[in-house]
Amino acid sequence: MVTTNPMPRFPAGFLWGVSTSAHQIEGAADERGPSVWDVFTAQPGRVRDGSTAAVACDHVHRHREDVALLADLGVDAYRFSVSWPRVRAEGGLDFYDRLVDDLLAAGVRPVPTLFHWDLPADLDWLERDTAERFAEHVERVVARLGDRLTKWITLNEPAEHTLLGHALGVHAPGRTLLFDALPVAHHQLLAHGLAVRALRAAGTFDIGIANSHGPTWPASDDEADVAAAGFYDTLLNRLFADPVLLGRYPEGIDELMPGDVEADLKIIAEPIDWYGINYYAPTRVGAPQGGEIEFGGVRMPAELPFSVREIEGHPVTDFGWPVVPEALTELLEAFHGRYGDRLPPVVITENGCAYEGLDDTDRITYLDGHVRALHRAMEAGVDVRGYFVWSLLDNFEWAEGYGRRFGLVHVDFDTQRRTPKASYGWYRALLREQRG
Ligand code: GBH
Repeated sequence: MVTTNPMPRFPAGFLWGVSTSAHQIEGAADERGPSVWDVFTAQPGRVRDGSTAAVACDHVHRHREDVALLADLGVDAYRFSVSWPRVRAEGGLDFYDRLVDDLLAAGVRPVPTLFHWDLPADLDWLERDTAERFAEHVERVVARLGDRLTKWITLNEPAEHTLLGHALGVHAPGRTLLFDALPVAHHQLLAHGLAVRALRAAGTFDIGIANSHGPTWPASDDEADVAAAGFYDTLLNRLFADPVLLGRYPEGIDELMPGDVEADLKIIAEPIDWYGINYYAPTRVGAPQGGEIEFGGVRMPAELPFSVREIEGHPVTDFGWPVVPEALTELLEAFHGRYGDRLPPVVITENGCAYEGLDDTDRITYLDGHVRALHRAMEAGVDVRGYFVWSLLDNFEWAEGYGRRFGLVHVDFDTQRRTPKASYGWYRALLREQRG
């Protein structure tokens, strides 16, 4: 239930927004080169409904309509991603150039993410060189758009891209390397650091990263469960945060990393201006149970030193993810406690849920609860400067295809008709009230 208590007031200047990503909404696949996701979705059995993102929301051809939806929603900012394969295509930056101009004309601040999983198909994160190529991509984008932008995001969720894409094979490029995927983590982190340097060399910007985090709860007090949960927590909450914020890998991970990483860590720890957190749900983790387990649509091999369990006693979304707003407060307080002064101001760069239907009261309940939970963390002293809902539009939900709807706006994928859901109206009212 949405509580009837008034929504607490957020500080003036707090940045309210929504997020999307290029591969999930753009379509116009023939106007750019292939990405690893095009290759992956062409393989039978990879995507639940057999779909691809060749058309998706056809956003490249309909961005005016989508900018109008953003303007009417009244968000301060729009987080989108720049497709690396599109930037490499002839005239590919023209699209982002127009998008940025249209957003600014509509009074919405553009916040680009420079990589959201759609790696050009001829590149490979197992190769260190890909980090250098990424820095060149960043240079090209900032040379074209940097005169009109202030806020940038280097990478989206390198943790998920490593784990799901290279360790477990559920996402592109579909590798099942388990711990041999760790170089993919290191090279993305290096790419992040090189991107920060490239941006700093190009102008005065407000730079962040969007990492995926969530509290990890042990399945029981048993030593084996606590240790397994601690390990999972290191992978999800420290592996991509410690190097960026502290300049070192967490204990136990450092010796698994490729070669001598000391010099790279100096680059990776290049100071950033704010830290983005994508939060969806907490995870319950216990000792390995043997055999292959399936959880949240992800098959996990038994060789992993942990197993993910159900969280009971909470409602779940259509994805099966538990709805636990107070875990967002817990997460933010834990980050604040762990990193102290080393943690720059935080922005929630994604938060949202999959539900069907236009009258999406479950989504309103989810978002309302999480916005309040965020405010509680701020009252407890965590410096949070913004909140972005995932997502503006229903879109291509990776391995789930079009079967999971995260949008504030419904998209009919046959007609491309956009219809605002009840949650769009709720967010719109919240933004007005906060400014009024
Ligand atoms: C994000 O990833 C992506 O950035 C975005 O592209 C995507 O569309 C969006 O989220 C929605 O999926 O099984 O209960 O332990 C989110 C990564 C990984 C977050 C799995 C939730 C599992 C919760 N997610 N995690 S649970």
